[in-house]
Amino acid sequence: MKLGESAALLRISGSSSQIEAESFSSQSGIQTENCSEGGQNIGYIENGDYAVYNNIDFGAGATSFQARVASGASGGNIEIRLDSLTGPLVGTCPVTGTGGWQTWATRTCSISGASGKHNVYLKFTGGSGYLFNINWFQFTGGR
Ligand SMILES: [Ca+2]
Repeated sequence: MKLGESAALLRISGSSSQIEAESFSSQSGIQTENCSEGGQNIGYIENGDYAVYNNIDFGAGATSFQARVASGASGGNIEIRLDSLTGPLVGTCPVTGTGGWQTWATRTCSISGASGKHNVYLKFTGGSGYLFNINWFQFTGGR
C-alpha cells in the first residue's frame, strides 16, 4: 500500500523519531497486521520472539524508550539489546494488559548505555501464549 509506506517513511525521517514496529530489518516468530491507529502493527508475539531494526542512531545517548502497545492478555517485557540477541541490555520495558489486542497505550522505560549507531534487537519475553502487539516505538533524550 503506497500511501501507508510513504507515511511511515515521513515519520522516520521527519522531526518525530518514531520507528514503525513493522519496519523491522529482520524478525523471528512475529507477524504484521492492520492497526486500528492506522498503518500496521506487529503481533502474534510469543516468548523468545524478536525483531531487529538496523542502524538506529542514539546520538549522544538515549535516556528513554516509549512503545505503543496493546495486549488482550497479561503482557510481558520488551528487552532492548544492542547489535545481537545476546548483546548489551540497555533497557527493559514492561508491558501490562491494555484490555484488547487493538487497545493501544504508551509504555516507557529508562535507557542507559546506548549512544551512536546500533542495530537494535527487541527481544520479547513473558509467559505462554501471545504477549502483546506493538505499533511503534521511539528513543528520546539522545538527539
Ligand atoms: Ca505501525
